[in-house]
Amino acid sequence: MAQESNNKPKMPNFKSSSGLYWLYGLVAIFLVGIYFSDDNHSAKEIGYNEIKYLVETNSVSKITVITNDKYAEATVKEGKMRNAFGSDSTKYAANPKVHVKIPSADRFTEDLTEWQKEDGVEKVDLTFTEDSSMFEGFLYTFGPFILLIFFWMFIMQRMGGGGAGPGGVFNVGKSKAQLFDKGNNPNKVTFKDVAGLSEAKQEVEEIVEFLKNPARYTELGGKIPKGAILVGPPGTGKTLLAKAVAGEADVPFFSLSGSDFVEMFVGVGASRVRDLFRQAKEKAPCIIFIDEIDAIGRARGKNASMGGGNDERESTLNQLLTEMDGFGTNSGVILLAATNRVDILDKALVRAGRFDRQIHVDLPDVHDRKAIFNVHLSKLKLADDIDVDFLSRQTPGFSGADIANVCNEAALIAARRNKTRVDKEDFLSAVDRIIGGLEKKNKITTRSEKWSIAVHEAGHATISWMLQYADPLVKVTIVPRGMALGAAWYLPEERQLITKENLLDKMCSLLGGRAAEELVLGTIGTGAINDLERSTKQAYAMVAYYGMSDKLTNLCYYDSQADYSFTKPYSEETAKLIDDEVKTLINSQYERAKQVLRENAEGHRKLAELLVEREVIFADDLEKIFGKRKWESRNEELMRENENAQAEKKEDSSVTVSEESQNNENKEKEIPEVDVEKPKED
Ligand code: NHX
Ligand code: ZN
Repeated sequence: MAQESNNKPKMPNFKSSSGLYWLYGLVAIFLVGIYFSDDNHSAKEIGYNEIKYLVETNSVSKITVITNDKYAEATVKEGKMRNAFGSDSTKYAANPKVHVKIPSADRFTEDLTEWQKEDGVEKVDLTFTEDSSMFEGFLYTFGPFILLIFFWMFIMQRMGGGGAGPGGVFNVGKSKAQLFDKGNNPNKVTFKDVAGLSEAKQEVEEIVEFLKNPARYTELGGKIPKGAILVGPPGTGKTLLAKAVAGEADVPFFSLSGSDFVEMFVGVGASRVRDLFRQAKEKAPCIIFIDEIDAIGRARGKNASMGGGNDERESTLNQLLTEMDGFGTNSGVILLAATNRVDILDKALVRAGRFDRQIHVDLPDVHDRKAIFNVHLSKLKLADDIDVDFLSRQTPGFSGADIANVCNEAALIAARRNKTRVDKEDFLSAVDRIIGGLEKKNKITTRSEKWSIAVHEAGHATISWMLQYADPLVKVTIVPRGMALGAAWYLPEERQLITKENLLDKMCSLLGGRAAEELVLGTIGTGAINDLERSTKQAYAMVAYYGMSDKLTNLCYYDSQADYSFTKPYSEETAKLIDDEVKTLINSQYERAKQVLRENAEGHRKLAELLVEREVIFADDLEKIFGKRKWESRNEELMRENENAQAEKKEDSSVTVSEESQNNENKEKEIPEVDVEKPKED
């Protein structure tokens, strides 16, 4: 993506030195090469007497005198290696050379002639050379420094430039924002591409409207907001929403992440903020989008106990606060930010006049999920048995990103199974995989282990079938998956309000596995660790946060403002009381679970046996054993209410609307209605 021209350095070429990388490489290779090719390091140093001896024994074939370094290099004959190197002969075999210090070139020549006068001594080939290592000597002296300098430049460049475009030592203070202008937005996202999020979308659309048509708002005396902050769990589409703003706004759009301000140099963050706002004001009207703003926006002065806080981050934040105050309301710069932790942001940042608006982006509900599924499914080759409503009902708690993952995973699974189209089964496998992890069919288990697992899982299943507020069961398996040897799968209900009864029933069915082990097997195993962890956490939350225990009624020790606090907001006595209440709570639910299992021992045993036999059983099988569940699930309740509402509407419309238009309008809608009704008739 194009970098804004402002960002390009106006300094000489020196610093945009990404083109100089080859030079660094060359220098390095050169030095290393010289080091290794140099004979100095492999030739043997010998004394003056030794060279005399070598010459007299005809052991050298050639001598080179390096005149200005005052040494001579002699090449030893192959057959005479022992004379020169003794037992080290093999070590020097590849480079049979010796070095000897000489008083001077003249003196050495004289001596050599003297030695060769004797009988039987052959003439040695003698050459003279100027110092060959003049340059080498230079490199040995200055090479390390040169290397260091290049290394330093390299590091500086990396720090300044980052991945995006030209940078360097002189560029650290420049903002790293990416600019999307009218022309340069290759993968443009529009509001149409954003499924679900209808309320958030409306809010954000209004921001675009402010920029396109400010007069409409200012004429009535209204002020244009300075900023909006998108808040919501990960994967819900905050960044996508911001991208859609960029796509729709028709104004320049600066995009950067909170961590882009952070650098190891002091003061850089603040100067980047200044630079960003300077650029933005030049381009106004425009939008600045800061993703993950909690990286800089975290409340100041906290963490004081952990070493005085982070001055650099705080000065960056201060600069941001100042800049947001600084630009006038109508200067046409609107700030968008995204975070999933609005509670830890500095209060000064989220006050009116800075980020005036908080736009909450929630996890999608069943309708939103349907819309999201439709977006992603349109890219897949689907079999006819895909029912989007069913899929969206099967994926409570999934974010937009999760759904995208499900669709992709389903396509991959279908491909692995050599299918030409992705069908419902592939989607269910994908959902299971994403929730539970990889299926491990080949894990070796003995018959008795299988029985124990089946007893445990049947325990969960029995309890949740028998308790009114437990989540409805989908299936029970003893096929290992992820870390678990078996599991009871529920369809979590998307309740808006969760009551104490809900929580207690869920806790009871969580403990049902362990209870069944104790009752049926007579012993308990370590496998229930995950069940116990979850139920204990839940019990702790009920006592300390929701004020649901008998002795600590209506007391909440949760601190939504606390940022990693190490001090507990209650006394030692209360701590003890909380612990006691948690114990009582868990134990009473455990006893209750055992009681339910005793009452349904027969059914539980049948269930476990069926589980060993079939490995996977579904809700209908439980129905066959225990009879129909006495309570309808929230989903069933919702569907019934929907049907009633639609039936009422129909009655109304049949009175008022003429037959013709009724035919046209209701044709499409009538078909799914039959689908919904069918299971009810059974
Ligand atoms: C082990 N795993 O660690 C074996 C391999 C009691 C029949 N020796 O409660 O599988 O014992 O209802 C997330 C999810 C640890 C984290 C499951 C961490 C399971 C699962 C231990 C069934 N189903 N336990 C269960 C189980 C085990 C474990 C987990 C986790 C068992 C139980 C795991
Ligand atoms: Zn369990």
